[in-house]
Amino acid sequence: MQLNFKLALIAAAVALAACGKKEEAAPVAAPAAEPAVAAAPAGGNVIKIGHVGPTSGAIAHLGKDNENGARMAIEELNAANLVINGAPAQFELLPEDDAGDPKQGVAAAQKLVDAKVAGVIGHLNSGTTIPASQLYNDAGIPQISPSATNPKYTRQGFQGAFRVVADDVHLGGTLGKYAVETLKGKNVAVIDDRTAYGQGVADEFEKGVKAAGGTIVGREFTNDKASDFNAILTTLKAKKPDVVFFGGMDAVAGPMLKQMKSLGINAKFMGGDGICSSELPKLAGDGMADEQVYCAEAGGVEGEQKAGMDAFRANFQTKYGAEVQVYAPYVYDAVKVMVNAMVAANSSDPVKYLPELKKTNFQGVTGTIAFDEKGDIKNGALTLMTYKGGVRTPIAVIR
Ligand code: ABU
Repeated sequence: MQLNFKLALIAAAVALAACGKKEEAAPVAAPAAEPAVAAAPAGGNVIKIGHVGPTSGAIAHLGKDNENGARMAIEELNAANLVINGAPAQFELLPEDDAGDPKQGVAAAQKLVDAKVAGVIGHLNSGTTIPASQLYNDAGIPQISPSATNPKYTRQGFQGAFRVVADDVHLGGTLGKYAVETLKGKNVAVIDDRTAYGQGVADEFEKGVKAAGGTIVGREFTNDKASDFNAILTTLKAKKPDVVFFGGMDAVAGPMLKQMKSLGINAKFMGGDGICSSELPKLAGDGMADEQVYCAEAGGVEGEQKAGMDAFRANFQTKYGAEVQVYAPYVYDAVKVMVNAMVAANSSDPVKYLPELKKTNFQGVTGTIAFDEKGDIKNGALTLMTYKGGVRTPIAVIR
C-alpha cells in the first residue's frame, strides 16, 4: 500500500473516530492484509524526531498548538505498522522549548543534535528557526519548519532546510495589496516588533501597499515583549491612518488593539500569520470590533480538501480540549512528510532519506506538499481571515 494513501486512510480513520464513527474507522486502521500493530521494538528501531517551539512565555499557546500537532502525528505513525531500516519502526518525539528566543533556540537545537535526532520539525519563530538551522545543517539533520515565514530560512543554501508554508514575501505582499485594493486603505501606518519575522513581514507589506498605490504615512517599532504602545500609537494617530499593520505576534497585537481603542484610533488593523490565531480575540478583549482585524495564515485548503481539514480540527479539539491556534495542522503534516521520506528510503539515516524528502509529493490535511529547489513549498496558499463575534473567520484562499 502506498504510504501516502495509507497515512491518509489512518488520518481519516482517526477523524471519523472523533466523530463517533468507530465502526467505519476500524477496518481502515487495521487492514486485513497488514500485520497487527507492532509493539515498540526493545531498544531497537526507535526513531527520534525533535520538535521545537515556544511552549513557555507569551506565545506558549502557539508553541503548544504546534507541539500537539506533532504529538498527534507521532501517535498515528506509531500505530501504522511502518517498516523503516528493515524493521518495525516506532517514533519518539523529543519536544524542546525555545521560548521564542533566538539564544534558547540555538541551545534547544544543540540538545537535539546531541541527542542524535533523525530530523527536526520547527522551530515556530523565524528568529529561532534561522540561527538553529545552521546547527542542523552542520550536523546533517533535516529540518522542516511548519510556521517560520522569513524567506532567509530557505535562502541559505542548506540542503536540509524545508518549509511547508508560504513565506513573508507572499504573505506581506498580498496583505499590502489587500489593504489598498479591498479595504480601500489610502493612508497606511506600519508597526513592527523588530524580530526577524515582524520586521520582515512589515517590510514586505509596505512594498505591497506602495505597489498598489497606497501611501505609508508612518512607520514605528516596538519589541516582542512590550505592552505599552501609547507613545507610538499617539504619533501614528496624528497621521490619520485608515489601516494600521502590525508585524509581530498575537500576544503583542492584543494589547495594541485595546490601546488603539482607548486612543480612539478607528482604523482597520492588519497583521500576518503571527497575529492570526484563535487566541487573538481573548488577548484583545473589547479592543477588537467585528471585521476590524484582517490577517492571513500562510497556507490553506479549498474545495474537497476542506473536509479533511475540518475533521483534523474536530479531532484536535477532542484530543487536546483546545481549538487549533494556527499551525498545528502544518506541524502534523510536516512530521508525516519527514516519515514518508524515511519509509520511501527504508532508512532514518538523513543521508539516505534526504533525497526522498526533496522528492516529496504528499497529500496532507493542509493540501499538497512538494518542495522547490530551495526547500519552500510549491504553489503555497494564503488564507485571508477576519474576526466576527470573536471567531476567526476565513474570507478567501489566495495563491
Ligand atoms: N510566521 C509567523 C510566526 C513565526 C515566525 O515566522 O516568526
